Amino acid sequence: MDLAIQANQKIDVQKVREDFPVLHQKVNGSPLVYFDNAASTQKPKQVIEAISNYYKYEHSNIHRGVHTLSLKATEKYENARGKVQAFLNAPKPEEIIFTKGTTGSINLVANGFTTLLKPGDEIIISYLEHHSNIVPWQMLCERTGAILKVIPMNEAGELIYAEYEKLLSRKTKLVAVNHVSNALGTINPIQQIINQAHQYGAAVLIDGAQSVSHFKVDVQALNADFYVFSAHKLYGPTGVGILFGKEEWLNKLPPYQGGGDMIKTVTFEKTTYNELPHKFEAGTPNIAGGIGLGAAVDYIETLGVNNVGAWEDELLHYAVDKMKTLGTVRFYGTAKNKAAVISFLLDGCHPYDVGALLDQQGIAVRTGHHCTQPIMDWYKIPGTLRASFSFYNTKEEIDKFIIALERAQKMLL
Ligand code: 7TS
Repeated sequence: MDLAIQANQKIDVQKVREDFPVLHQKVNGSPLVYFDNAASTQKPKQVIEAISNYYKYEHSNIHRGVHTLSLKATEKYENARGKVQAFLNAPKPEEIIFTKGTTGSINLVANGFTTLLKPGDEIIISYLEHHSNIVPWQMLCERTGAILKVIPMNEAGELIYAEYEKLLSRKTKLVAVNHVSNALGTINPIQQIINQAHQYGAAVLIDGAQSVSHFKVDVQALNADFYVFSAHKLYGPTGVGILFGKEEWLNKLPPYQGGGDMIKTVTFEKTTYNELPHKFEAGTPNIAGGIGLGAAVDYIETLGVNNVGAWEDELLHYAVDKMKTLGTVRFYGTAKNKAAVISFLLDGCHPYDVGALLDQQGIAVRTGHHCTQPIMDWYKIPGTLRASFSFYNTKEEIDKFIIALERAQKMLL
């Protein structure tokens, strides 16, 4: 789709809300206000119907049969791969691997790098990572003797770029950072990060779990070696995600799991592996999930992902301005370049108490460390409240949220 055309279209929020059955319900007696989109987004009926139709009319195992249903299911699944390829502007469909999610994709790459690293090699991650972009690298370091280095952050929740430059060296084999922080919303300067890592010959993995739903991502323009995301944060189903990898890198990595579909020939003496992408897709995959993701990509492409981001940005500024008027909100993550995620605490109130009181008023936010304990340790807090917006959220919902926060604070103080 032409981005220039997309950029001028404003989201018709009331219209798109009609696509989301889950939004039209009361929770604890009040209309649901769903502000937990960074954890998982809701599903439009187009995605629900694509999955339901697949199970009703098209279900069969894929890549295996000559019968009509199997061919149909295979075609749908492979079409979905093509949709993701176009969505990310990846050069080839075989560079798109279906996984279980962001976590699955990162573990696949981390496992593959076991054969490529030696003791003393270095992996750089950042302070802003989700646990799923920390722990697999720690496990890789344990297996190989490689060393994990961490780009520090500042008070605003931005990476300290000069420190990244200092960490890079010929020992750096891999840099793994997120595009957008799930806990703070910080948008990281990944183009610069990638370019600079490449000067040292290091591969770069970008965790796009929080980015693909907010703005256009072009893996070729970025020159990312790996780019990963989860379908369920992009209005698609749970249990399915994507690993984009450059062909040259995917060819260097050994298979992650062994089983059906990932082989070319099997004898007891020797097995040869299938071509990409099948080499990394052992066993019967989440066929319905892949098809659902394809429908989700269609949905967001129709809206225009940059239009979506523009509305979410408007909501972000509207909410932050209103929250400031309360005078009791402490914000965590105040980066200049930021997605529609607000992490905060109310003076004198525990985040869980506030979260529970908001829930009593029908408002869903996340509380806790958001799987980013190092960030919480940096701020010396146990956790935050987090409101994260989607294109289906409204300013009226934010007004309700502000009133609910005031009420919660009155009750707790
Ligand atoms: N990376 C980032 C940046 C994330 O936000 C998440 C999930 C993951 C990785 C892991 O994704 P998964 O789909 O494999 O679980 N983030 C959140 C969150 O912020 N609240 O719940 C899940």
